[in-house]
Amino acid sequence: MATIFKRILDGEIPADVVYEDDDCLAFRDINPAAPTHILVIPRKEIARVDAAEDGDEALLGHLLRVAGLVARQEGLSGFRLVINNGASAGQTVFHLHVHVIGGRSLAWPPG
Ligand code: DGP
Repeated sequence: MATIFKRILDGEIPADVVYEDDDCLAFRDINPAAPTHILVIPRKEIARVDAAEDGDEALLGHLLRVAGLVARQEGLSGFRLVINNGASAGQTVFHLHVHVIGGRSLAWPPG
């Protein structure tokens, strides 16, 4: 069954898209954890970061590059990038995504 993010990529579910290119899409999280909360996802279906394969290196790097671009586009200087891997780490959607979180002070360590 398609993940919710695959359905967003396929245009079946609307999303507030802030950036897109041939390899990825960035859109606002429906349940924001901070004033700015954007998800950057690859168009390629990779369930979680530890499911990435040889050959995915450029794509993984691109996701970080786009996360930085989007953060700058949002006017953020301090922000946090998060990738939850697996249910015990809080992953709920099994399509790799980078959270871009900012717009407020962020505590460390994360919960
Ligand atoms: P994670 O817990 O790391 O798997 O993060 C999944 C995020 O996806 C969570 O912060 C909420 C967000 N999310 C879930 N469903 C939707 C949706 O339909 N649209 C949008 N924009 N975000 C969603």
